[in-house]
Amino acid sequence: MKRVLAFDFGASSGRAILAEYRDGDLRCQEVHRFDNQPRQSEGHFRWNFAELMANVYLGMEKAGPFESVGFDTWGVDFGLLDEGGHLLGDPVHYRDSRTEGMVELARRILSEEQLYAATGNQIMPINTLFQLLALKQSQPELLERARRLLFMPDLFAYALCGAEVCETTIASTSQMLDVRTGGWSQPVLDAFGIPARLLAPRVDSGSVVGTYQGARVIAVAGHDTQCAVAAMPAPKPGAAFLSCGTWSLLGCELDQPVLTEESRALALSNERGANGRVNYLKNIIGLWLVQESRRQWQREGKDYSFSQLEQLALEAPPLQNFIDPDAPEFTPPGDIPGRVRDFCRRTGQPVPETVGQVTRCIYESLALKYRFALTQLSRATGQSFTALHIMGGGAQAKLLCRMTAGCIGLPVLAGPVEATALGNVLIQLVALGELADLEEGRALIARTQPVGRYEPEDTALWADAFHRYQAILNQSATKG
Ligand code: LFR
Repeated sequence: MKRVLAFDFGASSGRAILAEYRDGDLRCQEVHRFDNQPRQSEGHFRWNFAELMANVYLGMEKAGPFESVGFDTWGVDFGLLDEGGHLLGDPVHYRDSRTEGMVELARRILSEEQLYAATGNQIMPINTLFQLLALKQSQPELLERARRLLFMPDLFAYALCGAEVCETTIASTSQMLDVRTGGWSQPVLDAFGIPARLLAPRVDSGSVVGTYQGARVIAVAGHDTQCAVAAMPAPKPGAAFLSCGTWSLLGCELDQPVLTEESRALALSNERGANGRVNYLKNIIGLWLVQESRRQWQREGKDYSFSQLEQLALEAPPLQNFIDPDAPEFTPPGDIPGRVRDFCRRTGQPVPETVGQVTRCIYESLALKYRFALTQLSRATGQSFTALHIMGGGAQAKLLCRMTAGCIGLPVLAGPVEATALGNVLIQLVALGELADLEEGRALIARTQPVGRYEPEDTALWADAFHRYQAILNQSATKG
């Protein structure tokens, strides 16, 4: 039997998942869960690295003996090390306001067309490149003192075993990687004056990078989304995926990136997958809107569980008002319900008042945005899709899965809920030689994990709503 330990750092908590694999049987259990709330310190919104590492040690202790360990986190964030290998301050969280105005500044250095052609990444202010640009503006001395930049999953691995590496999937969220070659984009580094010394040697997903007390430290797919995609349960041809958690990443796997001007204008991203393929996807703000609304209602003294919110949404009248989930005002933390109302007011729609109405508006708008993204992906790739795999926490949001199936007019296959941790585990099992490759891993997931199925319903109603939705997107004049 092989025991492997996966650490997954999500928007509100981090988790240690222990997997036991024997003769085609896979069992996972969460052995430790801990807070991963960013906090305000020294003028920025930051990760709490020392506390997280204390929880990594605790998680390993609770797990008992294990063969290997791997870390995944969301994309784009990083820490800087000084000459002595010490962190130069806690890593800054991408929701910090330091990147405001940086895309505009970057445009004066390289056009969006050039940047997209070089990296294939959807241009988003949170991307590492724009965070580095912000740092150059406000604290150039920090960048001068920095010897190394390590992306978050690599930083956790470094803290355990001292390896300074840069795993490819996490690097491909940076807007600095050439998606065609998988190497750094020299023209981008040169144009923005990013010193090459900062960038650690790149390694592929599944590389053993060191050891910790006899266990192997494996650079899995450091990017959580790519772990989730790695765990897609045996996808059939024509399948699209939706990694649905705090963010919604909707896309498909391709052998080659799409770097056309149309693709840039549609704000579609090419990211590297754990299996070396390209994940061509749209980054949609996702369940963050519901999570942050729930926090706002808590601040107002109203505490609802997610299933209560879903029930209230079900009771509200359908298809009344829509938002563009990706309008810029929805990214920062705060009063999301208030901003949803403002959006509806500004676009001349009925204003959702109650908790149920706001939640319904968010869920429906997400389903509509998924259809919008799928249409764009079809257009840019010439592919038509046959089913959508929803993976991650969103797979247990029944209302959202049902709405999405109806809205896109295709079956939704929901699960696994723990796709990210499972992908992390699979990549370790491949690295240990227990599985031949990720395809075998995906077959294992299909065999051992529950996957629900939703058939499309009310498709004519949704088609009509989509029509209205597109007009609202045009009116709100947000991109993508
Ligand atoms: C999802 C995710 C997305 C990335 C966003 C920010 O957790 O990793 O793929 O765009 O977080 O890093």
